[in-house]
Amino acid sequence: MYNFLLTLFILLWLAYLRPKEKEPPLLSSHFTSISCGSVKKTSSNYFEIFIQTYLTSLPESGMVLIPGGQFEMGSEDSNAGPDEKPIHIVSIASFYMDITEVTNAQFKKFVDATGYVTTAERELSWVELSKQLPLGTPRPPDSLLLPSSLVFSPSNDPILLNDNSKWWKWVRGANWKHPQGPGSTIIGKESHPVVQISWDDAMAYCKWANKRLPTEAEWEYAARGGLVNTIYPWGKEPLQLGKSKMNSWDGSFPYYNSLQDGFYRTAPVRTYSPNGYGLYDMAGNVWEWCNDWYQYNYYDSLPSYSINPRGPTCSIDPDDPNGKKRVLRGGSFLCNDSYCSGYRVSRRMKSTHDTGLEHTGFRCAKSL
Ligand SMILES: [Ca+2]
Ligand SMILES: [Ca+2]
Repeated sequence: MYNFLLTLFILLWLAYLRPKEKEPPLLSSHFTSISCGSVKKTSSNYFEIFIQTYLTSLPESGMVLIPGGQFEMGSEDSNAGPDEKPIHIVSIASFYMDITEVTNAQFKKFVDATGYVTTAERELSWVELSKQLPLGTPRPPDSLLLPSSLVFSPSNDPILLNDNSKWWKWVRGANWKHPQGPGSTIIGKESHPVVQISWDDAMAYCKWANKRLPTEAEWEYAARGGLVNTIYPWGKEPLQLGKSKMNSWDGSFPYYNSLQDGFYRTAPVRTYSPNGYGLYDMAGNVWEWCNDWYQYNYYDSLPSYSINPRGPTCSIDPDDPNGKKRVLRGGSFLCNDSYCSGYRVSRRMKSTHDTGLEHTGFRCAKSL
């Protein structure tokens, strides 16, 4: 309210000062000379100039301007995956980024306004599902095609970490309003990130909000927060040193969580310190969808220098040849050094566009 009143006052004040003589429409040619870094204006139409400048520099509510620049994308550290290599130079134009992951309260506004039904709230189409499965896969019973989603289920004891079906359960009735299934609720968690969100759901929200998903390159650039050669959004300090830096899995995954960071599942956004661009939870809390298709060798296909790359034209994942996958970034409350270290700024993850999970959400971007 304060900002609104201040803006209104400035506009009225400038209107009062506005010259009364008729002037031509505002054009860039009004700025006729530049001296010592300052712009000399030949037009005296302060009002129109102010409006134009104000509107083009005004961040969307809840967004921050990420100033354009160049960075080294990817990683060749010993813990980097093959799809993070090679490091390549990327130039990014300025854009706006949501300061936080989209919250339950924000997503509820979207659903209330549009009546949107998320992927997890719909029955599965066997015709569509079968396209993502090996040829000849038998149709499952109808009960498994009812609205359901994937919920984290810890093990009681140490297990091998090469089979994630050991800690995910297909739960009927799990969706963004009931992240762990019937009986669970988001009441009281309005400031937590929304979860059980598919790429399709995230795209629908962004369209409604007049925003878009960030490209993978934009996301990594923003996550680095202006730091050079960093590992995490906060720098290189190891996770275990100093105060808690994010919401991840403390302890031994997936059976023992020490709760050192204070949260077993999601945490309210803005719980931990922001990065250099003022962005919260670019590491941990929930994975965040990017616009791009996932292609395991995409970085190999890029030149050593690229400008605003928008990802490959199709998905290629040798681990799952039938799945058409989009990129996820940033890690979640389930990430741990022993498993995925998804909170490293260069770490890439992928999932099919119609998959929502308990640790998957998003944030939006917007072009200037
Ligand atoms: Ca945690
Ligand atoms: Ca996150």
